[in-house]
Amino acid sequence: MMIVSYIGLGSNLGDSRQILTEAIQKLASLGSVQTSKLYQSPPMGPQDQPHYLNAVARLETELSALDLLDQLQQFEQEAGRVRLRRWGERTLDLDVLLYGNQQIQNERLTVPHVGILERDFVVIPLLDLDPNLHIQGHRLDNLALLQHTTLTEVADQCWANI
Ligand code: A4P
Ligand code: MG
Repeated sequence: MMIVSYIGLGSNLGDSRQILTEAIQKLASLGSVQTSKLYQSPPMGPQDQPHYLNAVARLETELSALDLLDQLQQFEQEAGRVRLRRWGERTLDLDVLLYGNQQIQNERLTVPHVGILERDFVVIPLLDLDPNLHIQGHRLDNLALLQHTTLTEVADQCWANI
């Protein structure tokens, strides 16, 4: 069955723009992909780390949620992902933000992603892809965090050339 999933992308080590572009091209091998604009975002968590590039991809896929997670983790490994510290720097982070309208809770996967409604670097790119999106009964375009965002737009929705 075809499911619409939203994937959060983040990078703050290496050539982040190139890493995210390659990640989008890999996601396109899993199904039909659309991208948000590309944003720069100050780090959430430890402040002694570089700014992030963040974006969100909308993916239509036949993969189950766990098969999708397996693929995302493989793409993270291929980008040279090393686990350093919680909320710390990384070459590539791929998070399953939403998987259809399903709620998933198991040892490998919590969907919707924890903190999805509190992070401007997730909410604003989601709105690029669907201005009418609702999550857990909240309209995204009503959230207070939109009043004091710290995001900077780096490129329009064509940034990944797909
Ligand atoms: N996992 C559970 N649910 C999910 C899900 N929905 N999607 C499990 C993906 N993975 C999920 O992930 C650890 C485990 O979470 C996985 O093995 C998977 O089974 P991880 O990516 O290795 O851990 P992490 O990313 O270091 O930890 P965490 O808490 O997920 O970090 P976050 O919340 O992703 O935050 N600042 C800015 N400006 N922009 C950012 O993108 N990102 C982070 C990381 C910190 N600060 C940031 C940003
Ligand atoms: Mg993650």
